[in-house]
Amino acid sequence: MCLQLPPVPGSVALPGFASVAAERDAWRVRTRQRQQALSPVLTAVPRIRGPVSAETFLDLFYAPGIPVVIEGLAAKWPAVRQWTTKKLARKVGSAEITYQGGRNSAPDFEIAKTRHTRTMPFDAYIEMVTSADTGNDAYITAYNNVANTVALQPLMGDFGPVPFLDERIGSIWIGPKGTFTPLHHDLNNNLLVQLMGTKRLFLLPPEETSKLANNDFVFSDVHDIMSDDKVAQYPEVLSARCYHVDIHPGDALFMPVGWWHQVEALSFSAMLTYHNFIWPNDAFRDFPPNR
Ligand SMILES: O=C(O)CCC(=O)C(=O)O
Repeated sequence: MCLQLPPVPGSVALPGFASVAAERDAWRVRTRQRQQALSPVLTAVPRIRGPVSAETFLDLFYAPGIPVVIEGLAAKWPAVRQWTTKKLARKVGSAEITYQGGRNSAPDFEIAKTRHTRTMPFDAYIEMVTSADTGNDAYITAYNNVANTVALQPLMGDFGPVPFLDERIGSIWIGPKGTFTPLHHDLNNNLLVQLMGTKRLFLLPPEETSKLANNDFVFSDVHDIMSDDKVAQYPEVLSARCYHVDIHPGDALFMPVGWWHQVEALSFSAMLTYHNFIWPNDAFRDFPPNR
């Protein structure tokens, strides 16, 4: 733990100290950058395996705000072992669900979420996104979660407990290969649990915010750090430290509050996100609003 020493009462700054302090600050940044350059800019998030106690998770990851993949955390859940697209369609049947639609034709689909909300029977949704290449056009997201509570009830018995979450169930995300959530950060800590398929994420630490054209709320105008056009428009993003992580069925990714991320499904995907940690997770309460 880093403790800051309290100032000595009555002490005064020595002449020249401020400029030395600034030079030392610059030295710290330079040294860190030199060391970081030893590994490629796109690097990996730590991965651990096996049972993780709440205490270990708190000390090593939650409290310090360090992302981590816990491989196999959900490997034994029925959702991971048994779900297929056919089984999902059978379990939920034709119950009416809401999803986010018309995303391909509107670059601001993530900001204008209400405008993109659509309804459809669940089995028809699964048929639609598996029989044609709909890409990012139609996606059941956390934004649809409350509206879908009753319809998706038949799936709720297929998840297991996590030692550092309370018993509430997370938000479900279901969509085909090609769904894409643009670069943004959350206002609380998030645990993503992958149930079906693979998701690819790029994560950037909060300290990189100044390079990410954050002109609106929690969104980045960069949108997609892998887009050549966007990188040409916002070249500072090239010097931002960026972590690449793929999550597979049974894996969980802890994403600390304030970390920037974008998410792409590499195949048909079902995933849960949880915010109900057993420790405080309410930083959203004092996030300064747009002015
Ligand atoms: O999986 C996704 O498409 C997006 C998840 C995400 O960005 C989030 O939960 O904050």
